[in-house]
Amino acid sequence: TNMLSWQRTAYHFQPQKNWMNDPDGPMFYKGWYHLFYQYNPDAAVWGNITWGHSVSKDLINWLDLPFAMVPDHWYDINGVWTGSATLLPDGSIVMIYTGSTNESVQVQNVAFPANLSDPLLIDWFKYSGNPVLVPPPGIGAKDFRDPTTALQVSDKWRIVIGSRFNTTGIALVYETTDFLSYKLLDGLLHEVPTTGMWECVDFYPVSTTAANGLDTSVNGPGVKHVLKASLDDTKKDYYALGTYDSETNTWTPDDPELDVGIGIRYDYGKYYASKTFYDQNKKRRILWSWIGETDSETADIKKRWSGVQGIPRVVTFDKKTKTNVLQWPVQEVESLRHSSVEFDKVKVEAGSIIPLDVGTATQLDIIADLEIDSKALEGTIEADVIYNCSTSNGAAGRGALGPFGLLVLADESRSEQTAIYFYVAKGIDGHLTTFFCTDKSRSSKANDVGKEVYGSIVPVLDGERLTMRILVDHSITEAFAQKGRTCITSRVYPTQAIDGAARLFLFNNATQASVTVTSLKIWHMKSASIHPYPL
Ligand code: DQQ
Repeated sequence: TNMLSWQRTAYHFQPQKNWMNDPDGPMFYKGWYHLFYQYNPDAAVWGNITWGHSVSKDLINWLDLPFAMVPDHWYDINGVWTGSATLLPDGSIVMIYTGSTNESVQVQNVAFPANLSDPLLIDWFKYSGNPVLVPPPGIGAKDFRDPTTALQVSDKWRIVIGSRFNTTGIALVYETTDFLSYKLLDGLLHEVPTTGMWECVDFYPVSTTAANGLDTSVNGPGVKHVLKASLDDTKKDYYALGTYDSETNTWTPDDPELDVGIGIRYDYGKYYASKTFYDQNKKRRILWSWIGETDSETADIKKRWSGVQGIPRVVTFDKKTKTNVLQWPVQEVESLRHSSVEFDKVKVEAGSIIPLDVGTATQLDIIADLEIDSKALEGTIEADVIYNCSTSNGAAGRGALGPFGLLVLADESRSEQTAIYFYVAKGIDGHLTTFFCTDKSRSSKANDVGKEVYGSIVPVLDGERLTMRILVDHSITEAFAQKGRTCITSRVYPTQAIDGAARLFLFNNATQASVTVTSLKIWHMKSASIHPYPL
């Protein structure tokens, strides 16, 4: 332990110590969920990138295994970088990953489990013919990385790799039959000017009709394809919905104005290098993501660790809006709920704050439904049409119809608080626009930590009530509005609102509208167990 130990999370995945970034090669195999991750065995900063490996029966409690791969060949000596797993119909597994070579050239390599009858997949061997791909003509030696899970089109397999031409982000597609030799397909899967280098591209189908997830190779009627890129320039994960034509090998966005990198994000807080996999065990598509730190590097070195993984989220197509996916914490996280406190119908007057007596508030799962007073809503002619979470003065900026929501990781006197809230704007035409935000500006008395106000618009359809869910875990909050249409993950570093001193409040900083919290349920969360596998 050390002086900053209270910042460690209790039910998010994180290694015992040192640096972690991207999730790699997630999969379900013979009863176990496997998570590999970018890891520095030697320090709490990025470097010496190795593949950490942990397994779980439920995506929540983990057993740490020996490293799956270390940088030990000329083709990955500068790092075993990000990659993806493909489960083949014959039961075998192929892992394709990026190596940074002895000359820092980005190449793609292949590795296989040494023993497919070992459900833990402890030993891996690298293919003797590595690398299987080097940057093609016209592509920079340092702009060629992060292969996707392969998808099958008739008798061939395709992988997608992110890159760029100058400032245009691009996705290249390679075809293979044996995973050892590959052919670059003509043209591009997609490109978007000004978006820069595309890292960790993800490409997968979602069903527009069924609730279940789809295996990666599925296409046809009732299927849309999500294309996701992690923008190296801004460190943000953007996705878009569209259609994949496997004949021409092109993906077309449903709405060109919401194209990859210029439209929607998975998460408007700290959320990067995410990757999905199809869980054939429970027929769902699961999204993992690296949640980095927003404190200083000096603080990371002092606390001796950096980075956690988000709670895995189930991703589905939003059949109501048809313009976004829904993201929701895997149901297994609910196994950590132990005691709960329920409040019914709490009225929060305009300009007021209500403490919620829940005891210790560092590990919580909160679900709140909220309703704005309809008279105030109707009586307001126009309000805040140019609202913006990040620039409209956060939770302190008062309007007729917002902000209102919860203060988490707050101390008794609210010298520290993280506000998670809705804000409603109303146009002169009567049109309502709802925002979902997280304000970190007062989250910590420390001055070397990020204090952004995050957020974006959240679609709210006619007749829907406002609803949010918040997971609180010491130094992280994950917030989901309208069942996961808009999500915000934040790292927060309170100095006072820690352990037994952490409190929870409802607040309504609107000037006109009272808000009724029609239903509010708060669960205390147990800690997950994460420890070495007894080998
Ligand atoms: N992290 C890996 C790269 C990837 C980046 C290196 C994204 O493969 O592009 O650790 O965070």
